Amino acid sequence: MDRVTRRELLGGSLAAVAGVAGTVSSANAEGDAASLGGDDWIELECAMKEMVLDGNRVRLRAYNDQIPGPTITVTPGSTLRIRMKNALPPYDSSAWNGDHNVPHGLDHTSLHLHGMDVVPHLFVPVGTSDPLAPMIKIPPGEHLDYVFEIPENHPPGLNWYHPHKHGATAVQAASGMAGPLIVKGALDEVPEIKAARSIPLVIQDIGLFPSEEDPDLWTYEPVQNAIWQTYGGYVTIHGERTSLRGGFTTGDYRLRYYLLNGTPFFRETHNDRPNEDTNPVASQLTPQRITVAPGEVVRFLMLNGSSDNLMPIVVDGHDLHLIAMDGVNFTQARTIPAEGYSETDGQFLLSPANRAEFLIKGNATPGIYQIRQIPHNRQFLDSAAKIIAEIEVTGPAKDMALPDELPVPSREYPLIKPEEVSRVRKIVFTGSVPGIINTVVGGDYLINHAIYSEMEVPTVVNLDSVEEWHLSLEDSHHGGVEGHPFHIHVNSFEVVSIGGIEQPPGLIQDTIWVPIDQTVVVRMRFKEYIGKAVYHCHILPHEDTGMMQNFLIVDPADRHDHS
Ligand SMILES: [Cu+2]
Repeated sequence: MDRVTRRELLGGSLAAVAGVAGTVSSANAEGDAASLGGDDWIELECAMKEMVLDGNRVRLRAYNDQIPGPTITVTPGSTLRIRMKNALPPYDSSAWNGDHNVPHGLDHTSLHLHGMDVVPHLFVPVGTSDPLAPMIKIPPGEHLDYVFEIPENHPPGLNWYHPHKHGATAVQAASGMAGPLIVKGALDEVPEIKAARSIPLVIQDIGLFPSEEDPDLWTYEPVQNAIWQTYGGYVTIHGERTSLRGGFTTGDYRLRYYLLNGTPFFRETHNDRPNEDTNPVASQLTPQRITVAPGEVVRFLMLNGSSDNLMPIVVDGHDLHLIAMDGVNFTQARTIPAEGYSETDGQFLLSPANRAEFLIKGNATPGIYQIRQIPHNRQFLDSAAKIIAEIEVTGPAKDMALPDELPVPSREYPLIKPEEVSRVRKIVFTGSVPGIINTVVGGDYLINHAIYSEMEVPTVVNLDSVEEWHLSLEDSHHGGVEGHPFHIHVNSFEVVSIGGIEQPPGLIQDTIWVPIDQTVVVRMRFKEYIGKAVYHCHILPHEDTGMMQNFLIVDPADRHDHS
């Protein structure tokens, strides 16, 4: 087989490609499913998918006809080869004015491996350091081959993949395009963890509007420039009210489902009375039930793959032994007791894109216990309480052990020392509604007062240097009225403090919730890769409409090139 280099460009017709690897499987609550992976090419094809959700006919977007997408499993030191095929139908962007911060181009896509410490891969060609490099956009009917060398010391854990084509990310992800990516490694060999069943909990949200053509079909296929007005429940184009039934939204849908491993557990409907109650009407659906024996230790791998919903999580009746956040494990489990957890953050806080891995030991008392999201009002709209799944403790008792120690994730250790910080930056989420910059969308979503620009690089960092970033919102008089999740590509960061409260060392994430009126301090080392990458808000409609910036990792040793 021809070796395809990482410089392989869009849509070329490649020579023969080896068959698709192994079996394809879905994430499911039975645990330990087989998955895609190994040395062969993995083929991901995105296309529309019609199915029935909660009795409604829906048309979604899916990878390999699965929601969530197939689980991809990799090991450190291996090569991950993905052929990303785009089989989405054409979309009419002819009325688009060319402003990249107006949603557009729903038929183009790209692939992001969220949380993976690999070569930057959003710009053409993969790995480029050209500040003027454009974003990858795979046109309908074409494909792009991605080759990722997974570092030998890549931490084991739960990451995920989703599209990242600016202007189409929110629509594609909120109609099904996301899947788990698991790095297997030393953590999986810890005897107590090896003995435990591994159960993925992949949470997604699906945003829907009635189809313009088919009254019985729900989908998310807004025409160009159509904007859904959450306050009022109608659709405008350039500010003019239309009779369209669906539009791009920055916060709400006529109908929304929350899925666990592809099955809905919660429904929201938008109330149609113009200018009245703006919060959606929430309905709990029948949650899935996971059976656990008393005293059995099970490992959960939870992903908040929703487009915008902050999720403080609680597992009733169980001490929760957190072993990893965002795919980087702690050196010892952190036990959060069943009682006395934080009223705002639950036993742990999952912002959109965060992952948590945790162990529970089945309660000695048989019964039904809930895994749930506690309600909050820290965003644009209230987020209701949700039962994500139920744990049914039943059957003959076991007495399984919890691990005392976990392997050191050597790519991230030793931890950064304060004296290593060479530069401090402030990153402020700013903006306003109504917007004065992004008038088509009607809201401005900015970072440091700037809207996203594909060709600008406001931040340049040095390879192998350490920086400390202070993340915050503007005060409430200037639009800082809801929190935003900060996410950075390529390297994870250590969380130093939140609202002035020091965090225990070794909390390593790639995404973190930045609350109202609090500064979050993180430190990161730009470890191995140079190139053009991004940081952004992981509320996807915010990202798509401008709350993102480019940054460039440069190797100071290369600077003599300027002659
Ligand atoms: Cu945001």
